[in-house]
Amino acid sequence: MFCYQCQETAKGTGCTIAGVCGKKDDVANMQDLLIYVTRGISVYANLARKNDIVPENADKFVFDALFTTITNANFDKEAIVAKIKKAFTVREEAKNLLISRGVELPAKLHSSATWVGQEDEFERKSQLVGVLSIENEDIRSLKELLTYGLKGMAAYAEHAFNLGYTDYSVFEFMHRGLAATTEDKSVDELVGLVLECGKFGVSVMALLDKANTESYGSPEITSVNIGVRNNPAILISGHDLKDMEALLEQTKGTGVDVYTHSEMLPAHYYPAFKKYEHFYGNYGNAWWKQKEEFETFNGPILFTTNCIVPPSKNAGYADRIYTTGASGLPGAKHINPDANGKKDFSEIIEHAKKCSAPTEIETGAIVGGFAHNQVLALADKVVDAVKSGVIKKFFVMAGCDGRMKDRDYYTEFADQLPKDTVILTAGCAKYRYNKLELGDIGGIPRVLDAGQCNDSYSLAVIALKLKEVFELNDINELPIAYNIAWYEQKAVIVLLALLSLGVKNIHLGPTLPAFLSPNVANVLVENFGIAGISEVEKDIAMFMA
Ligand code: FSO
Ligand code: SF4
Repeated sequence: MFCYQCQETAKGTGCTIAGVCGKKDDVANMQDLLIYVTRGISVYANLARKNDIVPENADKFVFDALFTTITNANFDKEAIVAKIKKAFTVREEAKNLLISRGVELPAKLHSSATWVGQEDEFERKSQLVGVLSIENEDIRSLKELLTYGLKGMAAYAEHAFNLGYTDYSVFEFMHRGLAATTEDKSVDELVGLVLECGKFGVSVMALLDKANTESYGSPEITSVNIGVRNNPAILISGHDLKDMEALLEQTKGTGVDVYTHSEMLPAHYYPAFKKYEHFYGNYGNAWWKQKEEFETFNGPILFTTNCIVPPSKNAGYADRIYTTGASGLPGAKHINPDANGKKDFSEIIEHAKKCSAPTEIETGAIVGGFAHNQVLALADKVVDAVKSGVIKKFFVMAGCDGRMKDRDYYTEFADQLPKDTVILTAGCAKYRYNKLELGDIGGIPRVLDAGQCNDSYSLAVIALKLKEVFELNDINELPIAYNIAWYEQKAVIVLLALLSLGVKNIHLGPTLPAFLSPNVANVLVENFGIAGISEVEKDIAMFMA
């Protein structure tokens, strides 16, 4: 195996024996093979789109396959092998669709569009088609950067799709981008595609924002309980709000409470979910603390997406984990939708009834819900505070959390920021500082949480609005600094989206991606002022200067 798609990659260069995330060698190889055959599907789907043909099955399969291979989403080899087999069928259908519409196929097709094999050939083939199969390190770097951006885009496209929202231009780009990774492209052409990926990153986040807010209302300021009460309960993790709604509906009147975990916390901010009395609070912290926190939760846990940490064999909670959607874990029951798309969570609910109530690990509340609508409702107050100098600077500290010690930097950074600054956050990065007593500025909390990582879109909307209010020509003239923490591929699409909106001088940490070759990193530094982080005091002084 070779995988370097996330921030925690081994030795900062690549996981080669097993993933730091817990992904085994054989699972990593099957993920590579799945991506390979999926690229082949996009070769046909791209041709279809160019000829105004809608390859619906290919659209759905491609975003789901990309999402499945995102860090910490799916560790289930059997499920991935099944998807590879399905990919052959979807690819064949896409090809036949073109033929039936009279589209001439190119004489020479990339092997990903033609290779078929039996299951016993998968392992050998997978070793020939992984990341290192591209020799030139800059081309490899750009093609992987593009692929990771597409994986993040796919995750958001799938959540929107689940709520009945699609943007065909996003699918068109997904296929065009993925097909391009099978073609001979120059560095310049690939840089162009990477930047275009950011543009469609904005589109997909806007689409998901529309899907979420039209379905469940606009997030509003909410105080979320972090304690527990004495009912059996289900913990729901991941990002999918459609699953959230289905679980709340099905647990109504059963005596089983529902708590959010990690990135599901922002579900509490949506008006539509506030009506459920049994939707009690948020349990625990960011994803990487789940080994301890799932033990004490006592009830079943439903993963709707990443981030899963595979439990050790003797973990007391291993048999309490359920997965759905693109997520998967060997040994965990996977809940599939029925023919009408309905998911039946009754087994999880019955399981919960046999469990004790969660053990309290903390008490109190955290406040969030500062997505664009809510912040813009407070715009006058915010603008006055900036004009009068009461607020000196905003710090966008969105992104992800992770298990490495060096992420203490973000807690210290938040803690040591001058008291006349406000943190804008989204994603699980917030758990590094959302329980600190950072106070408020004239009633405006010093940590404004917009929601999940995709709600970084809200932060961009807020910035664009402020630019308008202050009548500035350039978004970079705003008193906003960007100190973003990344972990996996959704953070990659968020970063590319910010670049496409013209945001410069983003600091990215705790380390720069291993998949950026020195030359590609240079392109980002020279054109966008991307930089890393150093020490807290030094960085604060630099940002405030
Ligand atoms: Fe975090 Fe995981 Fe939301 Fe990611 S829970 S790390 S960027 O999946 O998606 O922020
Ligand atoms: Fe390693 Fe990250 Fe890949 Fe997991 S996802 S194998 S930790 S690089």
